[in-house]
Amino acid sequence: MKIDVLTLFPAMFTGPLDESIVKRARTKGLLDLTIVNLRDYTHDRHKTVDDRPFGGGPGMVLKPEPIFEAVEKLATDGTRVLLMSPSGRKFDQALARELAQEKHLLLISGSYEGVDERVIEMLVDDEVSIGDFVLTNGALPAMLIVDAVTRLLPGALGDDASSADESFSHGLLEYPHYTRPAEFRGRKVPEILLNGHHAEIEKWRKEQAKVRTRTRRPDLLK
Ligand code: 21W
Repeated sequence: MKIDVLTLFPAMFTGPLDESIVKRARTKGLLDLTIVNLRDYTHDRHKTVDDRPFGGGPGMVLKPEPIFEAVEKLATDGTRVLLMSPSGRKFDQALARELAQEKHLLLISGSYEGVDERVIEMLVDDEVSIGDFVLTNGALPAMLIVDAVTRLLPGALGDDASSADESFSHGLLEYPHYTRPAEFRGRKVPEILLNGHHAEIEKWRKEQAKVRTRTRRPDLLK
């Protein structure tokens, strides 16, 4: 899969996407990721990307011209163009799965200002939010989407991690995990995990997952 990210803050992306599973997916050639600086698509001396809002009001608005030039350069017919926006569709695992099927994603990471509405009308397929909280810009949301989508690409996860993932797709929170030592600072690992039989352990884990989900995330049970 190819993912392009259009951003005013390209430096934010170096680091998080050069580690762990995303790094491996890139070196394996499963993910072709390019971070593109929106300022490279300006033509004036000051590399202007924003301007004052028509009608007045606080803040600035991202100008259409640099975004149009960048998207017209980067996108083709099959590209899904997503705008990171607090007003967008809430990102979840179902959307991650949907996006992982695409050949080419172009993520536009807004800043703490609006984007000219004509960008949304004419270029953007979906506006995506990562949740109901306020960030300073769309760079972290874009990274989060790259991360969640990349781990779903065939071959990105080891076999262990892929099968471990199945439990989450059952719609429950995870059961508690323990490793050695069997007693740590007076806290013992549940006896059933030490002596129990496979079927009993499975039953205990399922029950723990249900209790956890009911107390922490009852919304998942509805
Ligand atoms: C925060 C952008 C607030 C716009 C006048 C001028 C992308 C995000 C973001 C941001 C506003 C996401 C204003 C969850 C998020 C993002 C920055 C509102 C302010 N007033 N998902 N500008 N939370 N956030 N406009 O914040 O770009 S996806």
